[in-house]
Amino acid sequence: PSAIFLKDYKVPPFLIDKTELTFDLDEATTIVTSRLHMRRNPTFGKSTAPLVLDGGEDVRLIGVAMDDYSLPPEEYRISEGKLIITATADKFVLTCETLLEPQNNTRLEGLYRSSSMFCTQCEAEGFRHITYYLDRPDVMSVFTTTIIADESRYPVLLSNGNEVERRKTDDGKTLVVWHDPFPKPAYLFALVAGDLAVKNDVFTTQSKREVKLQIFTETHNIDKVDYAMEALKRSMRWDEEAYGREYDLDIFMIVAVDDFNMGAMENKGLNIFNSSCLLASPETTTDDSYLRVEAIVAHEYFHNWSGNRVTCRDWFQLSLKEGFTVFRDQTFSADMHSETVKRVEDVSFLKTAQFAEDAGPMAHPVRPASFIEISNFYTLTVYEKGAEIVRMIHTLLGKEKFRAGSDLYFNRHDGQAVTCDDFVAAMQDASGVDLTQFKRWYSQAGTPIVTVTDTFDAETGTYRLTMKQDTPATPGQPTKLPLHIPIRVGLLDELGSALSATVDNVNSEDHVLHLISNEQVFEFTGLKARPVPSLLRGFSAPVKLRYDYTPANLLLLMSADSDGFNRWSAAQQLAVNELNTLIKQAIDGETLSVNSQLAHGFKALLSDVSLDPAMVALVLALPSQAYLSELANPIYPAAIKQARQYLKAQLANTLAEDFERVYREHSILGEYQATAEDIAHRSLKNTALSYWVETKDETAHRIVLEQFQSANNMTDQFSALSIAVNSQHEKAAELLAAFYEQWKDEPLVVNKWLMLTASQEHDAALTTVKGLMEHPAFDLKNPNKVRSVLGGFGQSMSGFHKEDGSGYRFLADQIILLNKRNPQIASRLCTPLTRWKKLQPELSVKMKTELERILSEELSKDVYEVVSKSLA
Ligand code: B3K
Ligand code: ZN
Repeated sequence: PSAIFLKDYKVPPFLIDKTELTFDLDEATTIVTSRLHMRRNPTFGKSTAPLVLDGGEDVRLIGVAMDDYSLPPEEYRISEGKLIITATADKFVLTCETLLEPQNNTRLEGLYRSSSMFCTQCEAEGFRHITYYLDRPDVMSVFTTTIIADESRYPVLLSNGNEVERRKTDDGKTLVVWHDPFPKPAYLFALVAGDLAVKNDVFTTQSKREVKLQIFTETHNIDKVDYAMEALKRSMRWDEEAYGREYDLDIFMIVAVDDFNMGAMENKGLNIFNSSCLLASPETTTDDSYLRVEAIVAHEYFHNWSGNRVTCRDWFQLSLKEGFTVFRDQTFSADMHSETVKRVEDVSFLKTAQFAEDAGPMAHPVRPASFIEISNFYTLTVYEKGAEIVRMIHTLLGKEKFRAGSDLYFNRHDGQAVTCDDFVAAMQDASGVDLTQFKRWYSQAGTPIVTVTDTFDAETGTYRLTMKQDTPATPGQPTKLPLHIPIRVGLLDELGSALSATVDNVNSEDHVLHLISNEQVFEFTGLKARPVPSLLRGFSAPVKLRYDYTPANLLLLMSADSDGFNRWSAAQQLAVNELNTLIKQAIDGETLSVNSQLAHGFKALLSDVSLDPAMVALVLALPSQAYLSELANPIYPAAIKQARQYLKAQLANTLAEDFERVYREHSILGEYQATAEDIAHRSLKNTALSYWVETKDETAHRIVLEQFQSANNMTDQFSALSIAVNSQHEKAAELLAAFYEQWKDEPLVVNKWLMLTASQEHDAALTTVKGLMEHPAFDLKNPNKVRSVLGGFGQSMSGFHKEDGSGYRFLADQIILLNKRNPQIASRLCTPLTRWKKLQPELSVKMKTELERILSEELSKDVYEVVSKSLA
């Protein structure tokens, strides 16, 4: 497999003005007829180049005609899946007939079957598995789609746009025609056919147009879509208010399918969702999942403008739509709930997973320069770091100018396929802010390290911060240039009160400093005593910030900083410092002991009733094993696990009474509601219980059982179960069994059970996971189940990182098994193995051996790219 490069981009040699598709759907074979109204692209320049259409090995060509002249075999050929036609006119209609077997499509790209329905997934390059096409996002076309199927099994027949015709055919089948007036790339095409239930609603847009809203699911799930429907309406209103973006078609549809490679897909007017990201009910869905449903419904809806009306010129520009849309959905969720809570959750995820990606062999810029398989680039870097870039632009421009920039971007490029440069140019043109140096964020990979030192001159009342930036080398980028990094800073006095100071003639309690060189000094004047700095407020840039805080400084920030995000951040830093001490002791085989300052901070927090319980819960959550692994070099998995368990038990014993009290205070009676307020109480209550139970107090243990049995919602029941499992409660195995028995007919709940079972920390973890693969609830064809079991297993320190390497061998076996069947899923499963260079030496070699074993197989492009780059 070979790489393709951004620098080789050329406009398409042909355009497709209109695309007419006919699907004759059938269980055994589906026939697709396409009529493509094509012409040579005038901007390509003069050319007699042959017409090369993308296709796939799984597409069987039955016939091809040009302007109704049926081409004889000598006038076309198929090579490596592509259809090549030598002689073409300047303008013509190309007709292709292809035969597909959707029931045998296990890759879940193109047209496939999920349960009893037909559905599609075309991003990024799935459309070529349906018919021969110019499958690239800068070829935008107006689609008309005819679907023919048996009415009794497929009463619901959907595609993009508006339904314009429905009738019976001569042989008694149903024929439906859909027309989408908005030109779009093929990756936004969708088709669904099945016997589905529907929930209807309407939305009146700001210009008073009525939009019909429909959510389709299999009949037994239709009672779980109310929350998604409300979330959709909130998203539609929010996009009008926050961005001035109104919906454009007369109908907006969402369909839930069980077998889906990722979360959801923004097909024009017909979003398709993994059912795990759409369905919700109090009994079966946890609070986290409720918030996820809301965020993903919003994300896919927002793509209608940021992605569909204005799309990407090529796949290197993926972050143009993804980074911007993630930023939009993050802001939406912040507006619906709590801004600080949302920010902490997003940053915590970024620092754990995206920073790890940046430090590994697959590190790439937000706008990659090359790829072998684009599916591998739907990454945390493109999505989450991409969103951080947009957020930094927001910080640099301010709210009003950012909105002006976004208005200009949408107006200037409506109906076009554009680049990240076009996005930045619109922001710059509308604001007058120079973003030339800032643009390096798109092309430079790696997480910058910003090191801060300070001095105070008591005589002049001047406080100086010296900041240095340095980005470590990443594959293919040995040297790095300085970035434009916005750093929000405030100063506190020794009691925690905010101090005003003057920087560059501006007096304020809060400053945005522009770090643009490798090293810079910032002067704050007008101070009486040495302040405590609150650095990188709100996480104003995706960097690793280093400053030598004393424990006392951190306790002060944790209790008094006016920036809620930095209060959390200080607590995390304090916890990380203590955990690192313990990890070192564990590695050196010493007895663990720490004089925990964190306990003082927690004590204050637990008795302050003025605080948002959701924030308290977040501060109490110790840094995860995954985050501690990201920080460590090398990683000693067993030491990390031991240190974290030790500190948790330590804090629990010191603060047992506080945890018990808080547990009781935040227990809510009454009906379940997925409101920010109730979610906050449940979250604090369950966090408190997770500590309290560590004291081995009998009452706490009994309460876990009681909560498991009597909970009226999944959040409380599943929390009780997780707490039992994680604290090695004597009844843990019994509860796991009871839980499965209770929920075995609810696949989404079973997925949670699979995940919890697979990620357990105990000596028999690997045996457990092997057992799960044979369990009736498991299904290798279903990506959600694979992710639950194998993804869950990859997080377990005891199972995955077994000393003899058998955990690695097991995962490698599964990757090899899935490689051909579903390359996208197989490739994602490789992630934990890509960290081999960072592991302790004994484990590192064992992981490497497994990567080499995978590489010796005949591999899909997806797996080949990740494994070969990891070993490079
Ligand atoms: N755009 C899709 C992702 C498609 C992934 C293809 N491998 C979902 C989203 O980001 O909204
Ligand atoms: Zn997206």
